[in-house]
Amino acid sequence: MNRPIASKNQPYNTLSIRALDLSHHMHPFADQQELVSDGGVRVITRGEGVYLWDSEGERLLDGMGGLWCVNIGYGRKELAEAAAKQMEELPYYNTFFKTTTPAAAELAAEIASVAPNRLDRVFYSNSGSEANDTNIRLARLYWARLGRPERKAIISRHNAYHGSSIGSGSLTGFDDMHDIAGVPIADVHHAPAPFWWRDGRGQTVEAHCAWALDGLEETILRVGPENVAAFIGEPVQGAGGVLIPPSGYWKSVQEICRKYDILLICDEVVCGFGRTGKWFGSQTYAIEPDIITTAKGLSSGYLPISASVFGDRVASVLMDKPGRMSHGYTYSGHPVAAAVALENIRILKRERIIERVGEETGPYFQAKLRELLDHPLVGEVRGVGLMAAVQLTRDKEERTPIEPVSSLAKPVWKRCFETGLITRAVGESLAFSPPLIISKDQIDWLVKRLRDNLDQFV
Ligand code: PXG
Repeated sequence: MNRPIASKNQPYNTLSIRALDLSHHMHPFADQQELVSDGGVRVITRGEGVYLWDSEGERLLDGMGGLWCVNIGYGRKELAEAAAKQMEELPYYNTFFKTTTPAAAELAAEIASVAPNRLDRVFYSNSGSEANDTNIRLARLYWARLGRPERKAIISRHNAYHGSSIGSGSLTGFDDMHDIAGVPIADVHHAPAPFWWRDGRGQTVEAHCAWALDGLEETILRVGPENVAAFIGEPVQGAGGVLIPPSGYWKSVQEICRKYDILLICDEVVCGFGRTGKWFGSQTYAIEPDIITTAKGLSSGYLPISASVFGDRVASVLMDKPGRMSHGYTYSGHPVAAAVALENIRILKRERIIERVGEETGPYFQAKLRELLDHPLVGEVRGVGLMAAVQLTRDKEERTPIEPVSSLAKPVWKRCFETGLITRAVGESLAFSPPLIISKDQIDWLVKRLRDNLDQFV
């Protein structure tokens, strides 16, 4: 229902905001014509805990934590206060050349205190995309400084999401992201990644995993190991459909990287800061990366900030030898974003939020979602910690793909959205990544609402 006139209790005029938005706002990853034909966008005005409210006062449970990022939930006053205090004291200064700020320095140390594999040197950017651009650049610089400039290829994977800038978008492994000239950039190569439900029909999980690993090694050999700078991978592929690595997969990937002396970059933008039930996905899957990418959960999405974190192998070449590193952004280590991220990490620590995900709510969420396996439209439930995908199907036996893709997931997603539950249609699955503070009762509600909505499509 649209209320044309704003009132005291309902201060937003939905129709007029929608009209302004349709006329002037270009939405990311949107088909603008579809937005128009759907009657325009929903106006989100407020958040508290796991809930959002729209301009009509309707409540939504945010099963996606924004875009996989609002880890501590909405409405934490401490973060607002940290931002206000920093803004009053020093709203901006840069970290180029010879200056820093207390917030940027303290946050770097705080990140180092939780990072996997003793990675302890932090380069700041403002988004996951920029951080991955940083990684491309610094991985290549590392090899150039070692006298090996030909080592410039980056191996990524199909179904990977690493960002949408020209560099990080090249790493991303979706064809529709490569629909303009010049993308992917030169020297980026995509290897197979395991996605047993969709791509491993007729294979055991083990055989499918071996196929993906062989494909990775073949890609490296085709490019020539002597030309490869780094391999990049998400511990769990998030936007690709919450693709859980088969047992032993990461151990083998790591062995391949070591065999050919290739840097290992773990993109922890989604997995980092508690999503998988440990601080980082690298810890959940016993990966020892040389570099990690973090963003999203670093500030719980309250302000844009990201960090590439390096271990001694790379940092000792880039930092402990003379020579300028000509790379950075105006807002690298922005003090307000850094102050907010610092408070965010302290809250995660103080309230033992990640421990609770690992021990309690993560396993509960996974078990509850798996109860849906008795539903005629649910083929598989994948997930770890508080990230999951519910794979929809009309053919549990043969796993015949639904054509066209998303023709079931999208209407289900839409119905969920209309009935107060935010999820995300990824291919033929529904993805979930709720705030890490979600309670068991809220998990029960989420799963029940999803089941009721699925029932409408049987
Ligand atoms: N790496 C990973 C693993 C990501 O998931 C990025 C890098 C890029 O981050 P920025 O901050 O530049 O967006 C991401 C972002 C979706 C969706 O709908 C996923 C992302 C972003 C937007 C939408 O699944 N992931």
